[in-house]
Amino acid sequence: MAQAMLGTMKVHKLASSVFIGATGILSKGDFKSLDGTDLANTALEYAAGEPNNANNAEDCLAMNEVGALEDVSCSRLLPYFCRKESTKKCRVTHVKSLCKNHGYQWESHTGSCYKFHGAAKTWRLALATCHSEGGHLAIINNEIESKLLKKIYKEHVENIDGAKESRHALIGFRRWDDGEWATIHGESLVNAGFSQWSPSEPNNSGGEKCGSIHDNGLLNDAPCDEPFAFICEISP
Ligand code: MMA
Ligand code: CA
Repeated sequence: MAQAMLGTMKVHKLASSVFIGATGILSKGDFKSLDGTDLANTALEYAAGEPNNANNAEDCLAMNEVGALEDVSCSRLLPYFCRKESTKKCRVTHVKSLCKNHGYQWESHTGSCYKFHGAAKTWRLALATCHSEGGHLAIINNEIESKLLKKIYKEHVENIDGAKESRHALIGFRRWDDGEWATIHGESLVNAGFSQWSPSEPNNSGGEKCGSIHDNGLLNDAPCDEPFAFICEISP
């Protein structure tokens, strides 16, 4: 993988480092890959003097031109590579093993697996937590999925801990800077396939730009900086 990345960097003459899919956002200094692998136990090659957590502000990992790693600020603007498993069969196998490793529940009706996180977090940390497990904040694509999440909600409502309140849980959509509501993958709610707000929502109560699901399975706008339970999804 690193060899292929280095080759591409040379072809495209990238002068700087590139972000790789690992961060220590959730726990400082504990770098984890996006599928939840703890990098402490792997043979990583760091550049000399790295990781140095400069200014106590370096929670992301980047790879330099010779393939060595360094910790960098997550706010830097750097190039990055994406990777997607190529065949459907390969993706499904990969997903099922991730689901197993991280305690997700497989649902044949939607072909995804889900995890209800009762330990409350703010929307951004919820987003990072789902990523660290190889998933994403749940996205509702149809009514079947809305009903399914309502059921999962009911099963776990008693486990909610530290939430500002427990009648809704964060999921993967928000109001972006252009004022439009869209999923974390950039699709409008209508294009994603489900746009049914709970009665009298969105009400922007006290300023609400982040997406959540009410315990009735319908959409709500929620405050981004208050802790709530949240639902992650891993999909092929
Ligand atoms: C209520 C309601 C919502 C609001 C949340 C904030 C449970 O729902 O007023 O519109 O977003 O509270 O927690
Ligand atoms: Ca609301």
